[in-house]
Amino acid sequence: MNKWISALALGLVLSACAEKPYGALPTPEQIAWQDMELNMFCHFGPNTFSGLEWGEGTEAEDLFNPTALDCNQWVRTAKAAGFKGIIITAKHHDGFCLWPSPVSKHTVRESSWRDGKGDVLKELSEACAREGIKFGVYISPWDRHDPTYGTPAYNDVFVQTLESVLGGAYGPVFEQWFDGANGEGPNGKKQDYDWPLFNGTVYKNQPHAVIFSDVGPGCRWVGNEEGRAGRTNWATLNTEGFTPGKGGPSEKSLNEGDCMGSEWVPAETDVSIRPGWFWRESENDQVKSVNQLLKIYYESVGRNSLLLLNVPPDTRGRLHEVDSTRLMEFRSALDQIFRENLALEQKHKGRSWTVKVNPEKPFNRVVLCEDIAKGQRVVSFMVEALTSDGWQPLAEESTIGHKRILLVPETSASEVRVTVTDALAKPLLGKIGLYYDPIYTEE
Ligand code: FUL
Repeated sequence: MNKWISALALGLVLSACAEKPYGALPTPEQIAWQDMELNMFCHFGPNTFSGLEWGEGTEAEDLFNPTALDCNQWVRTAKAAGFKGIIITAKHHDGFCLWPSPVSKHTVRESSWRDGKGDVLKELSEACAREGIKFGVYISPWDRHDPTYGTPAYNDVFVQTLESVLGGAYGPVFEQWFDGANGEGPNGKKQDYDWPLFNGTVYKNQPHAVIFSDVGPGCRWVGNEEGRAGRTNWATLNTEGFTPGKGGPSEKSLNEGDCMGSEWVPAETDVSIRPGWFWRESENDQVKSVNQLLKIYYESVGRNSLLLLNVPPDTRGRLHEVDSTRLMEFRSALDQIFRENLALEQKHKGRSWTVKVNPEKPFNRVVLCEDIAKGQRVVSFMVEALTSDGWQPLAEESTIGHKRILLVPETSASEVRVTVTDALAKPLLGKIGLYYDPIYTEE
């Protein structure tokens, strides 16, 4: 008898493993990327000192003069807050390079900061490697300083710019961030970007990098800068005929993805902890509250997206006390909310999954996930709870993906049931989570 049961169990396991993939699929790098869930964005450069959001490209190099640069402090803070990677604006639209780029005369080398010997990328990449935090770069194709900008020659300058960062001097780069902005250069002309050349250069130098842009290929912009992924959010996208920037997909597609989209291009939600992308003294009292950050977390990580939270270093070259304190408060709120999974004993039959729960331990968050390695499949589903009044509906929603967090009313139940009501292929759900959040209040 026991033999039969073991054979049956083995058969079930094998058939789950043998489940064929469906549709567009993530690469191993994209799966690892989505598992990171929380990364830190650092906007830093001449704008930190001028107060501008978009520098003109005419700023004197000496303007960049951090008085006490401490990349270790950024990395240690990021790590303590639970971030897995950091992406730095190595070059923003003003063209100033935070490393001594061999193809520019507008870099840290031309500044008097550390007698022209400073290199922010070196310091940050080394600190990241020490602490086990992944290092990523934002290198803006739009350049308001480079004299060749607006001519075909610029595309080659940009390739050399990329190579000087990605060629190995700073170690592995997990994400290359390509902003879609395409404004005028110093001679008033716009550039015709050679995207296949740029992407090819990234892959040649960093084959494992995930490339961000409006159309990926690694991950896509979420369509807004407010920290909100679509309630429906497919990691798949139809990219045919689109280019980053103005030629990108509609905001709805960016925000929600495309059901049965041809490519796997998950959404990255980039948002700043402050009103602006760069640090300003005047915004020290406008750093987002824990409640605002939790809302953003639920609407990004909780909606099948990765959260890239911008925490801009100040003029000292440190994360400001207000921001770092807020990050620690945010971390302790997340730890408190997700400390105990109240779901017990999970069972699965057909398109329904059930978990037992102790009625004396109420929950108000339901966490679901799909085995995305086999493709994103769930189109719609419902969640019900067995309460003292019988089965009660808790939620009817669309899409799950890597992670879906549902905010449901505080519920005491003995059982919770998740039923997939529509799917593109056999749904493959992972472990269900039930949690109690005593902190977040919906505004
Ligand atoms: C935008 C840029 O123009 C902003 O300055 C910022 O870098 C943001 C993340 O992307 O498109």
